[in-house]
Amino acid sequence: QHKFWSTQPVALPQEGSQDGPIDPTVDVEKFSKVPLPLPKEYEWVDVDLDNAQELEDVRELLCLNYVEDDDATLRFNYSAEFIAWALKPPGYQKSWHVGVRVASGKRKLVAFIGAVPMTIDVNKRTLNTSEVNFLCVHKKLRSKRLAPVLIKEVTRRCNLKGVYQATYTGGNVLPGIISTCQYFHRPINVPKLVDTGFSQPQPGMSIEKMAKASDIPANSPTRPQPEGFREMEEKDVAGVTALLKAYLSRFELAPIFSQEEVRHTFLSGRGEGEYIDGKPMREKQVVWAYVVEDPQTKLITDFISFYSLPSTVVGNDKHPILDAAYMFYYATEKALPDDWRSSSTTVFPRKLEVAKRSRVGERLNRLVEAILRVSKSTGFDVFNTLTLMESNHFISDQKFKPGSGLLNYYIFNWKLSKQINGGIGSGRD
Ligand code: YNC
Ligand code: MG
Repeated sequence: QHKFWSTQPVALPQEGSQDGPIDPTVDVEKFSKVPLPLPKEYEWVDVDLDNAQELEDVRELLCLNYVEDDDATLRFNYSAEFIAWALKPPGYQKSWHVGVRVASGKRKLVAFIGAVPMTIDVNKRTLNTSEVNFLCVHKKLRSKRLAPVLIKEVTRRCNLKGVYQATYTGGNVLPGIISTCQYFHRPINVPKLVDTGFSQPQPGMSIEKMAKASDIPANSPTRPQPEGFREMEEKDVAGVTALLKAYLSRFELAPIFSQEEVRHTFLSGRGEGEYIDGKPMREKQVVWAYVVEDPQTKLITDFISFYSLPSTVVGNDKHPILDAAYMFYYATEKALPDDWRSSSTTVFPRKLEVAKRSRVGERLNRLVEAILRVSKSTGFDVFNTLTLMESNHFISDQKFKPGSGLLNYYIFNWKLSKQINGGIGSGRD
């Protein structure tokens, strides 16, 4: 029934098999040097995201045609800054920013697919992959089998650069799911969430009462933010990279960040040069990253981050935009052995003894509460998270409510011997 996907190297995790490629082809000579054919009214373009007009063309295509929720009231509204941040990490390939334009007239951009390089560890194997995202076909060109052409073309371009595996996520169910996560939502601006239909009014409960129930506790002696909690700076790059590497080694699927990638992922996208009252302009800021610096040792012991991804509220004149923050990567050394910095081990156990588990839970709650305060003070309406990493520790304590959305995780051309427990922290949708 999947005319396209049944021809592709994707498979469900299979107990008892070995992890490895489904199609082991690595002969670069075999890959076509020319793009796939397109209907003659269209042409392939490498989108130049350093060109403001081309970046704007991608932004507009996505803003009008990208992912919507089930009843089509919310549609992702990525900013140009977000798109540039997500698609231009260190080592990015311009040829992986694949566009389709109408060949004549105004040469309108009608489809896009993007990939970026990413090193991942999956079940203790390190893979050079691409992360594929922003697959979008203009609404007027749907159901014409253009999506498979885009996917095959980006595959060809990855293969030509020696990349044979890819990760991707999506709300829809396709062959080869390796993990499924559920969205949870922490209400911040309750009246607006109710107004836009994002939250349902509670029977017998006024909006004021609902808002009060969703209050974010102030920083107080009983709910203190960790001492040394502050915004991440350039000088923290090495410390954050080391902490993330150790903490993320505990999971079955995780990216490996170089220092350059940490710098790009967590310190860029801050609206450089555009300040209001000495603070970066929130509208232009993509990512917020905070650390805990131990006051005595000056070492980075904790890290937490989120990104901004607003949605258009379709047809709502009062509230045209819903400002959503999304939990991104976090890490705490409370989940690591005390000697993790000097240890010769680089892979740490996921499972923790009971005492340690409760210390991790306590710390994550303090970190999440602190970041919720940041997101509230910067004007977000809702804070979203997924059931992955160690969100089980804070989802209910921090009053996240289950959403209807699911996010499925996939690896292209890689068979797993077991299902992954929670996905990678970077669907970016
Ligand atoms: C999807 N999201 O099943 P079968 S997520 C993959 N991802 O094929 P047509 C998808 N495949 O079932 P339309 C897909 N959605 O017959 C549909 N498909 O085998 C499959 N929406 O093609 C579908 N963005 O062109 C079917 O469908 C075939 O015109 C049908 O276009 C689809 O970015 C789409 O949700 C999604 O813009 C482009 O509906 C369009 O409907 C659209 O007739 C709104 O296509 C936006 C939206 C998807 C967001 C994302 C991740 C994409 C991953 C793609 C797979 C990458 C594989 C790895 C490649 C690199 C390998 C290396 C190395
Ligand atoms: Mg189509």
